[in-house]
Amino acid sequence: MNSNKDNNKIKLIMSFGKMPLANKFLNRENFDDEEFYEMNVGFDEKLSLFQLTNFPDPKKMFDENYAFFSGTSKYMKSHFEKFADQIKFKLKTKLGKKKIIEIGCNDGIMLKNFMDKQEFEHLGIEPSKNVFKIAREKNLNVANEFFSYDFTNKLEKYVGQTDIICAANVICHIPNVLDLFKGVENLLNKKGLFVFEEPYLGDVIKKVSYDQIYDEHVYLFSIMSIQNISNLFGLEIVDVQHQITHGGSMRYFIGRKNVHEISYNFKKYLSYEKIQGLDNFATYMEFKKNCEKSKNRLLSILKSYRDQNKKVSGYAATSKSTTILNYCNIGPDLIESIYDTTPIKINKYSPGKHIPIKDHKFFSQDNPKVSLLFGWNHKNEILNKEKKYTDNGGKWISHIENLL
Ligand code: DWN
Ligand code: SAH
Repeated sequence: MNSNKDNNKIKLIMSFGKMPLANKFLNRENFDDEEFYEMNVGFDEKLSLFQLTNFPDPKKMFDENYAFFSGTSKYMKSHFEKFADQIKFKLKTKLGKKKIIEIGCNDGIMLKNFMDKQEFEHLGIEPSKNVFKIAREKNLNVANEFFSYDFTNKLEKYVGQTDIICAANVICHIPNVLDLFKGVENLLNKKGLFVFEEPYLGDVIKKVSYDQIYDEHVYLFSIMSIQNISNLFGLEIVDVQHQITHGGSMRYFIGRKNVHEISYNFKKYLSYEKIQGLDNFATYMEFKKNCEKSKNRLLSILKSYRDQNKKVSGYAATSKSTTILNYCNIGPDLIESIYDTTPIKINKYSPGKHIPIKDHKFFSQDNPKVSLLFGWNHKNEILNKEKKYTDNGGKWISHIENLL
């Protein structure tokens, strides 16, 4: 178990109780060996940083059986094409080959847009062996490693010479975020940019989407926290752009201090954060109350369906669903099964609560009366796919109020 606890600057916000690893879907014979940790979140007032206070060793999560494959969502494929286009536009005046590194490239969903060898020299860094292999099969240049400052020193061709370092939904997974920024600073050239997007704390607080908190997400960032960390390494935020992906994300553009013009958008969003109170501990005490309310609301909805003998299923066995199920103590008595598209999850059981995972192909045939949308961030894509179910009277529910 790793811990941020000895760091006495962190004030405890709340505990979500005993949690299993979010992506360790398991077979029946492994129920007794399942590993749990106490999932607590806290706030570092100095850095304005929302974080887990203890979490499992990353090597246990990002291994040869990592259960998340970025390419599952069609929408995300086109999202990353557009993200790549934006980066290409930023590089359009630069002469010669551009050097680009992606941290946590997974199956290559983003990096494959930079394969043109005349224009780019690319490198992906991906520790989870199974998804790394998929990226390699696409002829991408990928290292099966965890990104760290020490690792950057091995990348001689890139030290001080990298034009773009990009990442999506990865930076919040890396416990030693200061070491990561040190590594980024080591690689960037004078005008280089570190461009990344992550689930946004402002959205989590507003929507009470507490399911974004799980072992892999050691941090939930705000603009303030990213600016505070950047400043420690002679870097600053140049621009931010809000994204609708993953239930609300923020894209950050970071460069060396006093090299780039600072956008109006950055100043605007920073002032919104002050108004929302993201630097104020009281905001997180309110969030704690809202999580408890959300849990009671969901439980009363599910119990009322059970009392009416209406079958409820889950849709999409997301990492996020592990937090909802374990925090709210929802087992197969309330949710019979969860439908999903991922082969390594199908016919296994959900972490902690052991709800069976079924192939999504059986969803329309089984036709549950009610479906709890665990993949709520993919609402449009999933509801489009399952239009028939809805048209035939199938009901969707969510732990997020007013989503559906
Ligand atoms: O940060 C992370 C994000 C990027 O992805 C990682 N730590 C892990 C993962 O989080 P997640 O599991 O919550 O991701 P998604 O994209 O919300 O959900 C993926 C799951 O949803 C997969 O098991 C596949 C399933 N799914 C499905 O069954 N039908 C997804 C779609 C789009 C569908 O149509
Ligand atoms: N970028 C993809 C994948 C996000 S899932 C997307 O947005 O869909 C998080 C990824 O980060 C996983 O593939 C995981 O293996 C990777 N990861 C975790 N720790 C890392 C580290 N220290 N360095 C690089 N990648 C890491």
